[in-house]
Amino acid sequence: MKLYSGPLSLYSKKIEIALAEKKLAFDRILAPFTQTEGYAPKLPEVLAANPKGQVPVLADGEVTLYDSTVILEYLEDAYPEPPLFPKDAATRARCRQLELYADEVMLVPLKALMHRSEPWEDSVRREKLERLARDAETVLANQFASLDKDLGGNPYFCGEFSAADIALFISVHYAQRLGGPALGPTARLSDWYRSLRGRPAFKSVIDEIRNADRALSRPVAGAFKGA
Ligand SMILES: N[C@@H](CCC(=O)N[C@@H](CS)C(=O)NCC(=O)O)C(=O)O
Repeated sequence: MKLYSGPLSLYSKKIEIALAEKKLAFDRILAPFTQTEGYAPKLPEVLAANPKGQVPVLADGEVTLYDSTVILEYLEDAYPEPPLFPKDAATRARCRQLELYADEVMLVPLKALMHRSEPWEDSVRREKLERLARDAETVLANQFASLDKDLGGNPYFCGEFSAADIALFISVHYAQRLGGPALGPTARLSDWYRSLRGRPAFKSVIDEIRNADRALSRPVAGAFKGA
């Protein structure tokens, strides 16, 4: 199996965690990425497989797929053990919905924090971006509060550990690395975050993100404050 990934691609990190949770061996090919140029140049294999030219792309024998959600569902169908999706229809749908929430809803405020790990803009532009980032932090803090309530006293979002936990973890983790809101006010979400950080599949991906940041990113003031 081959995974075309990116050093700081949050969608690719979802798949790396899922593959590790399912104990599936894979060769990882990292697409070139810099904070100034983004994903450039694009890998020919990625361009050939994905009309959007984005990572992640998974190649498994005859099967080549793009989009992290589609890839996760393929992995579940092709390699069902251990499961990453609940069996009953309603809980499975809730798990998919939470994955979408992480990928598409939380991404909006997260994007507004991303300039913090990029090289300095001129100070006027930076101040403008920071104003937007502060608004985004409020949105993220509200999202954390809603997730905290949703989680209640449970260890995972959908009964057993699932794809929803993976996707939500990545978004919460990226918020922390980009100096987003602390998890202190949302104690249940904070406990969940800490407990997932201890799982081996998550640990190695977190270490790699940290190393990629050291090599590629501007240090972010307030990163992981109270995480
Ligand atoms: N919905 C897609 C999003 C993939 C995506 O946005 N990938 C980013 C890296 S995290 C990328 O390759 N960006 C380069 C580009 O858009 O040109 C998924 O879930 O895989």
